[in-house]
Amino acid sequence: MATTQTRAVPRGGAAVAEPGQAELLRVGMELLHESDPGLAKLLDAEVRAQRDTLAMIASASLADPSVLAAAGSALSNVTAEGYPGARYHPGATAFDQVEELAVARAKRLFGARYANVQPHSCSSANLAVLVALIPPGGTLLGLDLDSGGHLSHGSPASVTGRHYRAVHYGLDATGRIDYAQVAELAAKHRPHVLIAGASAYPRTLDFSRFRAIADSVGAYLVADISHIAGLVAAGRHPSPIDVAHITTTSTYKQLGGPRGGLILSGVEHRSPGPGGRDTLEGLIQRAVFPQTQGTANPAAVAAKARAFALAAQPRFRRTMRRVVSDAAALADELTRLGYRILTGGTDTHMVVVDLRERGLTGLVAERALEECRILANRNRVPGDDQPPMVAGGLRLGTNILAQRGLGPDETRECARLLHAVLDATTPLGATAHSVDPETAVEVRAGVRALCERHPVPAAGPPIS
Ligand code: DSN
Repeated sequence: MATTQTRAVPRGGAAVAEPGQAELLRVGMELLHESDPGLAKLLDAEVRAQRDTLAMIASASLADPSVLAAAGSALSNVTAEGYPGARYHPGATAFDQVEELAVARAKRLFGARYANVQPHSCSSANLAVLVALIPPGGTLLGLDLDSGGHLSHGSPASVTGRHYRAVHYGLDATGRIDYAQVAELAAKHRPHVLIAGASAYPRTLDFSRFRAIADSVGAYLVADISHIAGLVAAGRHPSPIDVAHITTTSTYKQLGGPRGGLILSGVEHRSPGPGGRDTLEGLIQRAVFPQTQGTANPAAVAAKARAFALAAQPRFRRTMRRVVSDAAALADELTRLGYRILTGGTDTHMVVVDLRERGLTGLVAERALEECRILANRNRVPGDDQPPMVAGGLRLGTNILAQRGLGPDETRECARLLHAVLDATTPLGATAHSVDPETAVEVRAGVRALCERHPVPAAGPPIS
């Protein structure tokens, strides 16, 4: 049988076949190459692209090969709604133990008292939390999308902005969160939930200040740390776990995990939820399953367990330290090269560049950079008059640079390569461009040299 490992120990004359995950993955890849070469080729091309590209996507990190292996495991074949020990299907013995392991590791990593590892993403996690804490038509207060907020924090484009009354705070004149406005809007609108979290905000979040505002109006505080979860786990950003009522995060943006989400709670995990009808953790458990999800993704839960174990290691903490020093170097070098950096710098992994005075849109910059094997994504900036698909800014992050071992000096080199591309880019309207061909060749060579010096783990030798 192709999916089993044969152990050469005869019993009753026959070899004993022992199922093995490693063999399953090996055979699976062989079968894929043999029977679906077109798809296999695309998957291999992605490995090469990641190897040969300088990725500065702020919402991405590299999953260790062992995390990817767990995500591709036979647990994917398990259907089991519910929670360990209380499933609605048989056959969940291994999954129960895997989920318990993931929960225990998540709690240990973040110093939390409660964890739910089932959300398929942080957007799913946020939806579940809002379902648990806000009555239909109730009010939430979150950061405005154009000021660096997230779709799932009440954007009209998200169900969270359609089914709840969403009110948004913004930034002050320095580009920092306007806490006075948060307090003012909270007093005026009395939200059920205040969300502290962002997807394009490069500065430290003051969770205690958010909590004081939430308390002043009887709101629950939800911290969404998707972008900074690695920094929080490594002690490089203040932790909201015991400050907020509930914390949510994605597991792939900075934790090096699989696509997925996580919900955590600290000392208040058994505090009463709205109306006192259940505890916070009881409400969240039900809000994830059955209210907003069916079966969890068991293989993704295994991959989360693996990622949480890796994130607890000293190596991860060293990487997070480098993430922050690389980002500071990136912001500094770009400023030196004449770019306008939002808030004048960064405290995290993220640098947001306002391109408007350079006459480039975010989309043009993103496409010109990708042509030269540098990845950074367009982002709207405060006061932007471009639509979201075009945008007037660029968001950069140093997670993957640091994971590949690039330090501040090499990150400055990345900034110079980025500048070389943008300086040689001629916009042809808001969405089209041309890059000077000689510059493009030089930059691609520079990118290649950096990538060769700092390989992606297990991506194999470069193809010349
Ligand atoms: N939320 C998106 C981002 O920050 O890029 C990705 O999940």
